[in-house]
Amino acid sequence: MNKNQTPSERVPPGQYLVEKWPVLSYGPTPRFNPATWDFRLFGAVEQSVRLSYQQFRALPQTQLTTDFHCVTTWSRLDNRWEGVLVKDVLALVRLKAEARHVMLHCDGGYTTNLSLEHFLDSDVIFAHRHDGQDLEPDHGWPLRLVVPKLYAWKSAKWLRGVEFLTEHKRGFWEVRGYHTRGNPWTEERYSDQEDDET
Ligand SMILES: Nc1nc2c(c(=O)[nH]1)N[C@H]1C(S)=C(S)[C@@H](COP(=O)(O)O)O[C@H]1N2
Ligand SMILES: [Mo]
Repeated sequence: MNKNQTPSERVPPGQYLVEKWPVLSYGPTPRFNPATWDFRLFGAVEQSVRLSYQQFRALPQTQLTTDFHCVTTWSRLDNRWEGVLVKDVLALVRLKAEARHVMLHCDGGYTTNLSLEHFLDSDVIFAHRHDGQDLEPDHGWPLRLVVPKLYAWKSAKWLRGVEFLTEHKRGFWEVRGYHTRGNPWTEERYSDQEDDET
């Protein structure tokens, strides 16, 4: 969000502010093993890529500060994320021209979908640190995506792969009644609010 905006202009409708950072997970926190962890870019790409944990950690590091809005109505402002920008990950693959969407795949089986356009936004980051500390296991250690402009169920924890799709598909919450786009500013909470453009 724009730095000149006052906090109330930064809080989407129907949201309240929290200072502490709640944990919202469906299912247990997976155990992390650096020896077996990998990260895959696959689907509508010229050639799939698989990175080890060391290789992922060697990618260029960036910091940015963004807001976080959960559809259960809490928002947390000014989260300082450290990690890898989407452009620095995408430099590793060549997307096919037909790629339009992405599916994020997590340890434990959670998935969530995004349009390629939202994924490519310059404020989307593959984060491993938050407010100066490594992510807690419950918050997604060793790697989560953060998509500040959409409801936080799109900010996949324990991320292991990005699949590029030529057609729209729905992830875990999106098949269970949540909106396929999830813009908090227009309260796109539930799938029965979807229009033709989604
Ligand atoms: N893998 C995975 N990612 C996930 C979830 C989950 O259950 N599993 N929950 C989502 C939801 S609903 C929200 S609000 C945010 C919460 O992130 P936090 O627990 O770090 O606050 O993570 C999202 N990412
Ligand atoms: Mo959420």
